[in-house]
Amino acid sequence: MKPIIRTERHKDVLAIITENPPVNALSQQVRQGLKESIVQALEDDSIKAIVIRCDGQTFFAGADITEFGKPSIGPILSETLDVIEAAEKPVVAAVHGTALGGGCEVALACHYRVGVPSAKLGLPEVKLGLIPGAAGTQRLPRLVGVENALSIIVGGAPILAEKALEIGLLDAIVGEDSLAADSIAFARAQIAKPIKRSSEGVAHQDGIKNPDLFDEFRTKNARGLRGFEAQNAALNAVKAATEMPYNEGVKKERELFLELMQSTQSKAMRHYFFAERAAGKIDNVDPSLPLIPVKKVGVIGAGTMGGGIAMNFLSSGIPVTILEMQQNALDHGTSIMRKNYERTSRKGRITVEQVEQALGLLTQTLDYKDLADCDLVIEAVYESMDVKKQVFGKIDKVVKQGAILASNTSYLNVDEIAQATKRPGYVLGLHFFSPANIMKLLEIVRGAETRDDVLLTCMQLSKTIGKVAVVAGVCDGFIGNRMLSPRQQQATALILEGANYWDVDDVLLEFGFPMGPFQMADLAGIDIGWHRDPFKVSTIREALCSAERFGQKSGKGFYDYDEARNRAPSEEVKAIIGDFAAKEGHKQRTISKEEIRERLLYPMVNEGAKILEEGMAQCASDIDVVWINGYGWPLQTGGPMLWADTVGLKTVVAGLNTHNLPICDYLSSKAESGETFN
Ligand code: T1G
Repeated sequence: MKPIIRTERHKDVLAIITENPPVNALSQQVRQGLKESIVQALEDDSIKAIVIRCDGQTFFAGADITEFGKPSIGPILSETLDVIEAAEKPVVAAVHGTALGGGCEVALACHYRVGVPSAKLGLPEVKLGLIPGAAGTQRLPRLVGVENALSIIVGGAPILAEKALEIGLLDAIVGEDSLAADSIAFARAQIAKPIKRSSEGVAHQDGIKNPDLFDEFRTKNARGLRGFEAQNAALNAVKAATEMPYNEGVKKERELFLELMQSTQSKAMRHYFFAERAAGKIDNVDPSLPLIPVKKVGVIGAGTMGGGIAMNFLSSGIPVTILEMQQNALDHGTSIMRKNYERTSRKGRITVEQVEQALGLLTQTLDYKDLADCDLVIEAVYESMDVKKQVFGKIDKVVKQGAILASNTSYLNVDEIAQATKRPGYVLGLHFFSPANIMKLLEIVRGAETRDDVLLTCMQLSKTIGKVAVVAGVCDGFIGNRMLSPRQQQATALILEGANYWDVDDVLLEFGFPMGPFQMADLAGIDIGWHRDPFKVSTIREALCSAERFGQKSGKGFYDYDEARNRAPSEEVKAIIGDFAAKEGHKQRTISKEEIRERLLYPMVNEGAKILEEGMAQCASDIDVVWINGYGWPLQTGGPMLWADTVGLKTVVAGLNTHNLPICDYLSSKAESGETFN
């Protein structure tokens, strides 16, 4: 067995090299080995300088998250790091890949840091509901200043080597392919020079001189901080660096860290970390199967969805041929794509060159024959089974054998669509979410005959285009929309029974959703699918349309909107709902927010349980990934199924009983036996 830690002697410089695949996580063995190697090197007078480096994909990518929640075994990371920093010989961190969390803290404890141009460094602990726990919140501000430290630690996004050099986190950028040699040379050049220790740095003066920095940061990032315990703790920990001596600050950090480690939020966000990775694995499919090369993609339909879908591939450098029935529809669709690209460029997220590069890969056509040599064709046309079958019949005839044919349907039966072709094994659903070029979620709908290599290819492709993909079975609404429907039904039932529609929205906002169902209806447009007859009223939406309340676009829907699109509840709407309810024979009563919350969320959990019971999702955590990436379920609760585990399945069942709502066997048996979904 290859040792996890080995050393290489280069005359008077020793390299301590870790190889703990896949990401050199700082497991107990690594911490132990690192500490022992450092101590030995420090005791050997012939060694004048030390380099800490990793082999494999990356420098240490942080603490070993699989150890969290288990009894901690020494040495704890900060012990090893204090030995490194206290060394009287220069210790250099040689960084490649992603030096994250504890990995970045190892680098901070070293006296110097060099990195390759492609390296990234960061402290993403807040994404796990934690804060750095090995003095990162105390060493980083002293090295790079409070302002830089706040965005790295509270923001959680890694920075590139160039930026790290600019702010003083890296001391040098070395050759992409010569890290080993360059770091040795760099270390040798530091021998006999005064040792530089981050904990003795004074860059945090910016925060000491201007303590308003913290309030300014809090105000500027209010949205990202709302509801997240770790981000607020991280801000307080960095503040401690400006108010306390180093060792006191480290104690404060440790207190906050250990508190968060026990928190429900961190457990939920750690659950999500592994859930997202588990979603990428497909049951009973050999991950080493050869993939189908996808070098050219066809998209049928240049509407909102078709255009957004095409942009994903263009932005990833994959040529797209987009097809429409009429020239004006094609012109309109592609002009929207250009507008969307230019908007993103104006926000500085991509360059003008990248816009032209992407659009340069786009071919427009009115002729199905131009799709013949595509490796994947995605249909995004009107949601009608007949229309879908016609389209699939056509592409089956013209597109080369071995190509994948996918439907972007959001609820229709993919197996029925596949039967309209002679290659059902190459047919599946690729359900994107609007706006398709932005939303991360992709439901990969596995048909009864879909081949394993087709599934695997689409799963891999989803990563290429920056999506988080989840495999769903063929059923009405797949995973996401299927669970949304009982929530929508309850939202309508609640306001018919007397609940204020703004309370229903507020309950979901307070829970952490970005928007409630009635706000969402106003944003999408109340009149979607409306028959335009104001005298025909059989739903609340039709009643609003009759009152010319079409949503935000008409300045009024469920809410009244001012110029700045701020919403205000409307007494007129309350009356419209009351009249409609009375006409439909509903008795109205006062309904508590607690009841509203239970009736909106518990039926979703029950539907999730049915999806698992029927095998329409591979596991409960896949459902969590769908709702967090596609429907704004608050990450800090881990998704609907983990949230149900946290609340307790017995409580969910009791709540459903109280409100006379259906309970599936899978849920009631799990509750009875005290089991959980995850
Ligand atoms: N611990 C354990 N396993 C990890 C891991 C980690 N830190 N990081 C990744 N893995 C596993 C992952 O589950 C997957 O396993 C495999 O490695 C490949 O990962 C004290 C407290 C490094 C950018 O938050 O962001 O340090 O699914 O699919 O896309 O202050 O992994 O194959 O079985 O993601 O190339 C802080 C987390 C920890 C970084 C690579 N560190 N990792 O991305 O591969 S907290 C992080 C990542 C901390 C200290 C605190 C990414 C990556 P499997 P992958 P990738």
